[in-house]
Amino acid sequence: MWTPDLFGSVSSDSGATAREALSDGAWVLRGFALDHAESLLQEVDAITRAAPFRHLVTPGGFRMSVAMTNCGRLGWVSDRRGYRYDARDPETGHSWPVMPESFLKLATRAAEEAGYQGFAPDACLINRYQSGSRLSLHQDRDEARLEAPIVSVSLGVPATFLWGELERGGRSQRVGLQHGDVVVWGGPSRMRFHGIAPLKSAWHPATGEFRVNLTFRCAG
Ligand code: MD3
Ligand code: FE
Repeated sequence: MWTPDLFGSVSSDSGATAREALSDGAWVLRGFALDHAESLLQEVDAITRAAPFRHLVTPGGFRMSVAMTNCGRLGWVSDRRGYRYDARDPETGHSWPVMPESFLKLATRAAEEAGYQGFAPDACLINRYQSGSRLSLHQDRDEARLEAPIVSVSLGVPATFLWGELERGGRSQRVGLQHGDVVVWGGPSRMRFHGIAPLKSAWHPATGEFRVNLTFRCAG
């Protein structure tokens, strides 16, 4: 039997959250992170005290409108030399903050829910959007293990996710992502083009004017 829990997500007697197929190998787990949102955001605060959000520069010289930081053994960085995963924060020269156990547990449980067993990410990219911030259509191809899925957790202000095809220039679908939604992207969906439409000005009690997105990756 399926019953809504206190947080509004739907759970079965087995404790499973309803999953919605987005495309081949990609699953939306609506509200999967809702009851952990406050503690996830507290961890983000602690991480950003050691590794502040910053606007990276693309190899083409453009400042990204999304502010980023990382935790975990590896972090994603971009500069005039290119995109890569690095064990050190280029701003401080220090290792990235350790990935909190609670992040790892949530990501592993979400992957399992979508049918990917034993997900053990070594990188968590943390993106912060404000009004007008966007991420244009791109593929994630800098990870060493492309057979592993990516798990994303949306927090705060809602966004429109753009879901493209395997080739640039295809059509893209629009999918709304709300506070607490988790999406698992693997298999044939792993290399699809995707992005985030310019964030609409809004306010969320958990994050204020921001949207925060965590993406868990097997990068090394
Ligand atoms: C589908 N972030 O950081 S998360 C990114 O909401 C990124 O901040 C967006 O795209 C965000 O690279 C979208 C969803 C996501 C992340 C990685 C994917 C979807 C993906 C990789 C492959 C396919
Ligand atoms: Fe991406």
